[in-house]
Amino acid sequence: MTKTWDDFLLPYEQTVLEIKAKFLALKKQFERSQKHVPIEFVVGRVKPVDSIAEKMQRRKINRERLAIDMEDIAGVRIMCQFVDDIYQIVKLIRKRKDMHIVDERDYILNKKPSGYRSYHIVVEYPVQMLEGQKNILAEIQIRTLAMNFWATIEHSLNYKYQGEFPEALETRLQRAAEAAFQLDKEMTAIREEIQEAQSLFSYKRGHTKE
Ligand code: 0O2
Repeated sequence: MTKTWDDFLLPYEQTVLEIKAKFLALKKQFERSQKHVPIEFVVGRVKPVDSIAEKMQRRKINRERLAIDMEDIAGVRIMCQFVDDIYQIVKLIRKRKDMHIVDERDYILNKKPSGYRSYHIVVEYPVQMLEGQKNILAEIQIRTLAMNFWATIEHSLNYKYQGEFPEALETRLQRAAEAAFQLDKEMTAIREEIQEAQSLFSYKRGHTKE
């Protein structure tokens, strides 16, 4: 490949910016509609070159097949309050005409051995570049705030231990993942109460601003 990494990653940067903007726009539409807002916040990133290189080595992916075999170079993460919100977002993504789903992985129903939970959707997204349209793969991860809390901490520890956790720590992390999932269940059980309070709160905020 004669292209530099910067050239190669340019359409991925554009993909992340555009998909992120679209989910933020969706959030705004929910806010305007006075319905429950299933999106808490959205983040996005292009996988750093050293992580791409590490994954290429681990997965034996050669450079010619990089854009086809590595699905998460462009990544967008959507955080939700409730587990049901995740599935609502999934349904909305399935209906969209501006991105095409190529794979779905439900790590909520089928948690990873680490304890990791999230819903992953791989989409093919058309970006308009100077040289024409390019179809870019992007991974959308949808998770609750509790799942995100666990995954963020586990990710930092993983970096420190390079995936080789001491057994006691691994067990503790698995237990923490279950505690986070219990928290999601408890929050679902009192969901109506929470939503009533939130709509009262936003109504009051709306009034004090005027
Ligand atoms: P980053 O910094 O989040 O981008 P693989 O990458 O080989 O593990 P695969 O099949 O390519 O897996 O994709 P998968 O499992 O659908 O998604 C990989 C991404 O999901 C990871 O990206 C993480 O973001 C997240 N993930 C998957 N399993 C775990 C886990 O056990 N703990 C945490 N914290 N996150 C996980 P990267 O590349 O690790 O990094």
